[in-house]
Amino acid sequence: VRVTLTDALATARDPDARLASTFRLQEFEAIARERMTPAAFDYVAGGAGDETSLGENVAAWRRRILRPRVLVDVSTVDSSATVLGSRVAMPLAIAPMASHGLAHPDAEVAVARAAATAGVPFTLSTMSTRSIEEVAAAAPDGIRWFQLYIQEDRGLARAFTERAAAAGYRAIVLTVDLPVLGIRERDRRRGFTLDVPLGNFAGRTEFAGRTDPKASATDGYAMVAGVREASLVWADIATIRGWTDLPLVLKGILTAEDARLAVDHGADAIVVSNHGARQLDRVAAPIDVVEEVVAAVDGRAEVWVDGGARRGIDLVVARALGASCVLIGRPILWALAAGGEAGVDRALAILREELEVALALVGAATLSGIARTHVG
Ligand code: FNR
Ligand code: LAC
Repeated sequence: VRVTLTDALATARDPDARLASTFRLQEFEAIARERMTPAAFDYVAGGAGDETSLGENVAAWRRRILRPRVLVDVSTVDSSATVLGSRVAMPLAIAPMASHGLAHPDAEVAVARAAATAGVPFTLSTMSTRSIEEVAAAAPDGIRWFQLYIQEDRGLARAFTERAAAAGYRAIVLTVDLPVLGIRERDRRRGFTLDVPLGNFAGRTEFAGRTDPKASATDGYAMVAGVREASLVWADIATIRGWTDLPLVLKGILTAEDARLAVDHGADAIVVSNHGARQLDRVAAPIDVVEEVVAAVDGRAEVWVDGGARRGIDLVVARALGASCVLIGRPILWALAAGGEAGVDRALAILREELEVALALVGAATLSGIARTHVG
């Protein structure tokens, strides 16, 4: 194919053609940068402190070297897996991210629909633009999980849990690495305050008359101030467990010590995560501590991982090291900004193809065929 300068310019002017010429997840980022305000883009892109861990999150995956096996029958490759009892098309889930509305007006509705189409779970943040109920109505058949931030007012957190269960979400993902917000210099420089509507809070009667003033706020950083439950401790996990029969996932664990505590406190799954390097800088890249966590958990819970995964190959690496699901964050918001639901459709299709080709080329027809020895 001969690409002339004129073609290239026409492509740049036509958003859909531009989508069609996007072949890797990271290409969505450049499009998103043009479509989002600089402050919103930096809020999504940025990390904490020197952003050391931000770079390391991506680099750590790339350091892993595959050990492909040949002459294995891969005439039929099946990328499906079971995650928390649900059959998924690939062992990937959309990470919970605040305020998808910063990327595109269709916000979480578009991403949840694309996830449902692709057969992968979508995690709705407590801090979402659209509400628990709206997203459920838009993607009724999709696998949906609800990410919970505990409010200073525990009654509110319980109400979220109950709303999620009533709306058909299949798990509660409790985020445990945000007792306070990390120091994000990009946001400070831009004066970014996440001053956007939050669908789960706005107009809800349960917030009326609450003594916690932050609980009635609709701006995000004030709401984050309300969710930073700095006094939350392990003993509270039993209480939260008691709010619902749904599986409980603890997101934001980086050590064997905490992984053991998590399973001792009844976690059904653990997300090895550094919150996309947005909280504490200079922590390990999650993929580098997966094996430590898997050993500590010893089969008593599922171990998932997120942070910096950008390629289908990363799903193979995660599996080889013992993590059964990979959450993807920022690239999904870039794809949303680039093309709404169609953009996310394309991002997930790219990942699916990359995973299938990776499976075939490492010599595994299914994910259960991936062994520790497939990664060096
Ligand atoms: C996040 N993350 C996050 N996590 C969470 O538990 N609740 C939340 O509301 C948010 N909000 C949020 C907003 C934005 C803009 C980003 C980029 C991230 C963290 C997210 O779930 C996940 O851990 C990381 O994004 C994974 O890393 P990658 O894939 O973005 O590198
Ligand atoms: C963030 C919070 C909201 O990482 O989770 O921005």
